[in-house]
Amino acid sequence: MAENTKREVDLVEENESDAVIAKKMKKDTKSDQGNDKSVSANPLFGFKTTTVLRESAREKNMFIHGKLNDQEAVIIMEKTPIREDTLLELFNCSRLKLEMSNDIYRTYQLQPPAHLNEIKTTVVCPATEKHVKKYLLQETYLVEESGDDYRSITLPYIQSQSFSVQWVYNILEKKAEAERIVFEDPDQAVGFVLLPDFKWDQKQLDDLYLIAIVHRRDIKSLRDLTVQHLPLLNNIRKKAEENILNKYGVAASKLRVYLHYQPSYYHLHVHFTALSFEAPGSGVERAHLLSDVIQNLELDSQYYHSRSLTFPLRSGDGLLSKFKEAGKL
Ligand code: GTA
Repeated sequence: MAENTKREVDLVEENESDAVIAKKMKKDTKSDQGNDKSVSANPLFGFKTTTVLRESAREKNMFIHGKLNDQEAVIIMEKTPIREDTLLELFNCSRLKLEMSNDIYRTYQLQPPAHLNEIKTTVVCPATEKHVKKYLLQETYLVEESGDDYRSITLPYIQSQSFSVQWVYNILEKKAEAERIVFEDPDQAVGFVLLPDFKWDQKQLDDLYLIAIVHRRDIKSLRDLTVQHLPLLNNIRKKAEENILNKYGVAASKLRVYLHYQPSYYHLHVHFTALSFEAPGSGVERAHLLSDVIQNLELDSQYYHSRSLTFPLRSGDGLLSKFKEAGKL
């Protein structure tokens, strides 16, 4: 008890010195703001928030729409997981503020050193209206699309409306993210590039997320796959799994390997996520396991050409309006 009381006194003293430090930091920030160099080094300086599109206390993220240098922008901010390899530093080098103490229970606000207190931030700028809609929290509806619906409704829509895949071509042509490539099979028929997805900061394996992007540019999605693509799909599965095991020590049995239908980007790619990680879009209504896709094509070469596929669409999605106009909803 005496020990506890002494610790609490220490903490009060720490809090007092915190106040002094906080004052000093405020002063430093003021003088930083007067320093043009540090301001111009922050590309988000002056961002004006228009609206918060979505936020989640559980996922600890926020999707924000606003203006950056007069251009429409979407910013995604996400607190990252606590890493085991940082615990020693967190315990030894942080400041603690006591919030409450009751019997054997105490809660604190722990203020870690700045480099352990980062917020993963993704910026889309200039953002299109489609980007804004994509991240806006909206009601979703399940749509069942037959092969004929795909050809008469979905295909014309995605040919006129889909997101640019320039970022994909930049990766394939080594104009962007070249240093992040984990593995490449350069074969133009069955080859692909494997690299970390931009949702993964690569700091911990718990939320491992890589994507394999095929070199071929003629496959938009699952719908285009036939038996002739089996060598490509088997090659991706085998080589990506081997390379993920070699580089990260994560076995194939610990990976969720899938394709999205509908994807956001109509250039064939495969998602590799840690099995323990509930990645956005890994639910049954959107994710198709690569192993199932391979088996379905082995059984029926035209499986994805003819069968009905079900997927969710948000209320503001133009494709949903097309299905409604066609009397399919
Ligand atoms: N390495 O430039 C890129 C890049 N871009 C533009 C997209 N991706 C990229 N990867 C690299 N470099 O996994 C990744 C995406 C996605 C994949 C495309 O390519 O991160 P998809 O075509 O099936 O599209 O996959 P999908 O899944 O709809 O896209 P996305 O962005 O993953 O969105 C799905 C949902 O995930 C969103 O609605 C949102 O709920 C959530 N989400 C998106 N981004 C984030 C984020 N940064 N943090 C948290 N949640 C997010």
